Amino acid sequence: MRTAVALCLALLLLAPLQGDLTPVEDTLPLQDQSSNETIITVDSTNLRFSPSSVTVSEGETVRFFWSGQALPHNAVEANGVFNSGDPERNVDYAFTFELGMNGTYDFVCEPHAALGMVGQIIVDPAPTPPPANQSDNQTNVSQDEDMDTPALPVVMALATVLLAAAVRTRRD
Ligand SMILES: [Cu+2]
Repeated sequence: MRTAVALCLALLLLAPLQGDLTPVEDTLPLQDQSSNETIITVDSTNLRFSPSSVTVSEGETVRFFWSGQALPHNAVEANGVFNSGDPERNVDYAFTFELGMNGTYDFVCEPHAALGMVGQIIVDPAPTPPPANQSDNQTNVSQDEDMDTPALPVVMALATVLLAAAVRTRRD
């Protein structure tokens, strides 16, 4: 009987510890680099690009996208780096800033530039990519170590409790 009681107590002690350790696996760093497209649309109420100023990194794409506008618009870079073409009511034009294109790019909507329909894109140098695979492996290894370290004393304690209970049962 005492062995069973000791076992139950040991399991009760063990259960919350396991509960605390499990969430460690859920704290992996999120690496969401799938969405690197910045959309610039048109504020048709006051003839503005929205947003009129964006900051992106090299390798990222700016997409000029609007549809069903009352007036036709376009987006033309001051030095012709990009040009969405003739002013249109429906525009879906994307431009990707390649490596080495960091800088500041001013653009206008040609029909409405005088009305202040202008914008600016700031392109930052590409961030140096981290060695993704290596850091993942290191993270996993350290997590395994973290989980092994507290588990061993728990097993030792459980064995000690069971041993003591067995000894007492024999004495009785
Ligand atoms: Cu316009």
